[in-house]
Amino acid sequence: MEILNTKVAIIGAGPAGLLLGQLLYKAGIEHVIIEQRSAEYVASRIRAGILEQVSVDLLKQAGVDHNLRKKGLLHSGVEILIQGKKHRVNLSALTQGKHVTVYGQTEVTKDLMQAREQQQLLSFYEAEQVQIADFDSQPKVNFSYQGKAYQIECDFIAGCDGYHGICRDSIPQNRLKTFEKVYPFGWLGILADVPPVADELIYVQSERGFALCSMRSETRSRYYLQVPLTDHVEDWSDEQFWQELKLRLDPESREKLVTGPSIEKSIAPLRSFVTEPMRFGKLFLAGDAAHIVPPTGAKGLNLAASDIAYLSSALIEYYVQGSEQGIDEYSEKCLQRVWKAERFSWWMTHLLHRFESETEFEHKIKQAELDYMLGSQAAMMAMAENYVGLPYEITPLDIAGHTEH
Ligand code: RFL
Ligand code: PHB
Repeated sequence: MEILNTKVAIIGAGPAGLLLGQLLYKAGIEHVIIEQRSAEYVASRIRAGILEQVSVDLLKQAGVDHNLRKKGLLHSGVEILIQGKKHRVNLSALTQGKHVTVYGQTEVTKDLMQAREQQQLLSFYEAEQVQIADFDSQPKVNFSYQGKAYQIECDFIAGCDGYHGICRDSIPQNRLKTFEKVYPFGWLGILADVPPVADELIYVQSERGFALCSMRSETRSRYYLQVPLTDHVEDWSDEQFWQELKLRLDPESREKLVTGPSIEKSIAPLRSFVTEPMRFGKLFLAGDAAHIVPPTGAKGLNLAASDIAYLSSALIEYYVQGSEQGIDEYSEKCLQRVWKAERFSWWMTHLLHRFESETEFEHKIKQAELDYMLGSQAAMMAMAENYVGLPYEITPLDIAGHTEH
């Protein structure tokens, strides 16, 4: 067995793990990434598309915003289509000039992977039988790579291995509490090289269920449909997808919609999930390993980024200033932001989707809430403030202060 030593062992090369690696590199903190999938697989996963300003700032801080600045699309508003009528939420006007950036998670991942390769940082892709141990004393990560056994001895382990990872499962049941809500539907997503139906995203509430018109660029569109969990992706031809989407849109959008062959098609289940706490001795959970939100509020990737803002700052504080304060506060600070994003995502999901179990009374109440929101400046401000992203307690500038050497 080969034994390696490092300061931080990062499990998982999703956006959380890669971003942490990049920020630690910038601060001169030695680390290793261990990922079970191949680099090609990681770089081709299609997932989220919307970045909050604070996430963009963090990527800038990490020095990986070159392509983002060139190709990211700034959006100052979103449309909500309710029962056939479109309403624009002017995000910028309601949040004193803030906006969101349309830039795919796939691109964020590729940018981070490319930076890592250029910096020749150590990553083990296609690692097998990854296991963690002794995270209350002298943490270790065991795995095999290309048929050889490895052990990494480290100061800390960052569990960035997503919802299905091993880090959360390695924690004794009596040391954590989980909170979960599973929704009775999924999102069927399609990616196609056709121009988007509109300049801004359209969130659609209709009698036939929720739909979302999103995009990746001016020539690549991403559309979603609410579907029953019993549906299989093979049962949906491209033609059926476009037909159903048209039925959920307003006449103008229906007319404008450009259809084409799908490049990717998949069904994602919707779930709200939180693990408390997010730190166990010298093991930290971050991103999807600790929490899941339904995609309706576009918060999954952004929450992973904010966890990493707190974690990188805490580790930098520990190594540069010798202070454990950031480490001690990590879980509490993350969870405050996590629960607010959980609430917002749950609320948007609840308001815009069709629930089979809903009574006529509940349906009316929901319509009244939407009606109220669209007519109230205060309610619209609350929606916009959450959508563009709540501020962090630490700003990326704090990290900048530590990373000048
Ligand atoms: P990730 O991206 O899941 O990355 C975790 C990484 O850990 C690896 N891994 C392991 N590595 C080593 N050993 C093990 N035992 C391991 N087990 C797993 C995995 O291979 C992977 O590379 O988590 P991270 O970094 O926390 O990032 C979070 C975001 O990816 C996530 O929040 C969003 O993508 C959620 N999400 C969406 N969010 C949105 O805001 N909008 C969306 O449209 C949207 N679509 C999605 C999504 C998540 C999905 N998942 C997780 C199934 C669509 C899907 C299908
Ligand atoms: C996406 O483009 O994939 C996307 C956008 C907004 C969401 C969810 C997903 O709320």
